[in-house]
Amino acid sequence: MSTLTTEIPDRNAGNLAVVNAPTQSANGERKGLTKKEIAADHPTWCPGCGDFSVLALYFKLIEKRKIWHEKITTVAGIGCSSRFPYFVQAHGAHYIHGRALPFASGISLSRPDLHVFVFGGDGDAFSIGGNHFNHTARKNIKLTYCVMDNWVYGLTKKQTSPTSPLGFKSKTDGWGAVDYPINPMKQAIAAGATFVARTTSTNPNHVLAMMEAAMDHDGFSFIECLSECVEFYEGAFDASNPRKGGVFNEVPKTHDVTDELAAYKLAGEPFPGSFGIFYKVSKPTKNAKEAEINKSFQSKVTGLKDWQILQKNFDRMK
Ligand SMILES: Cc1ncc(C[n+]2csc(CCOP(=O)(O)OP(=O)(O)O)c2C)c(N)n1
Ligand code: SF4
Ligand SMILES: [Mg+2]
Repeated sequence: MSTLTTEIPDRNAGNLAVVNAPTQSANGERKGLTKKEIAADHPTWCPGCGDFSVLALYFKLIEKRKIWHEKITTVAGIGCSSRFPYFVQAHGAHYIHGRALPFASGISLSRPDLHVFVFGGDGDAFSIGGNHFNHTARKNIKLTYCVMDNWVYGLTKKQTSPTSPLGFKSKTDGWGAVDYPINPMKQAIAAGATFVARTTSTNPNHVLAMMEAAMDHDGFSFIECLSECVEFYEGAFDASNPRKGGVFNEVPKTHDVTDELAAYKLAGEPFPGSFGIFYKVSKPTKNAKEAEINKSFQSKVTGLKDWQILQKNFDRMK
């Protein structure tokens, strides 16, 4: 068995650690990675946190779809859920609070060979990052954004989040939340996301199916994944969990995923609502449009390297 030596930064040591990953089977085919080869530090989430399940399913996705180390790109903002990239032994960034999407957009636009996964929380996505969410969706940038929605700020120990329901008692609303919560599904559809799905961390097969479908979508794919914060909002999603006496209803088979109004209606169902793909349409991505512009420019300046073209443009602006 041959091995590939890949240099991957060791976040603990602050230097470069060498990871020896067995990459070929006896017949010379490159093997898929195992969980052991993808898992990094031991997750520091509270025991029972829903985020563990989402991470385990991301590992499953990587194993199942045979994504190699050098093609795994995991980006997040700040929050408990946003600690995600720390726990994945591959390229990734734990970026600025609310700014994961613009950072990930840059990677997506410059590296068409990768599929970028972005993970984060409801606060990161819809409070401080709310504007970036809308703009990344409308630009239809090819990447998958999985928001682990727990209806609370977990990392900062129980403040009201934009998805907290009315009456939720937190450190910022001791009397109970008075502001109307946003509906992530409605927001994603209205902003122009071309793939909008809903799942829950308590249904592993469903989470994996949504991740796979999102990854295969050519455009901005958004998944709202309910993920319980057992520390600061215990039982929030019991009504969606059959093991806790709730119901898990899949999107009806008759639902037309290209019908925006029908998707919006599904998004308006009272909790626990439906789970599955609400909306999915095909539209040119910003990635494809930019590639077209680059191709057209390059055909006019044959023989020049990318940096020389850039230099020429800067010179022209002087
Ligand atoms: C610019 C900035 N403002 C505020 C904070 C404090 N802060 C860190 S995480 C967070 C909210 C996290 O909530 P959420 O995104 O829902 O993630 P969770 O912890 O619930 O997974 C806040 C307000 C920060 N780190 N940076
Ligand atoms: S505080 Fe909540 S969201 Fe954060 S790790 Fe603990 S259970 Fe999970
Ligand atoms: Mg949260």
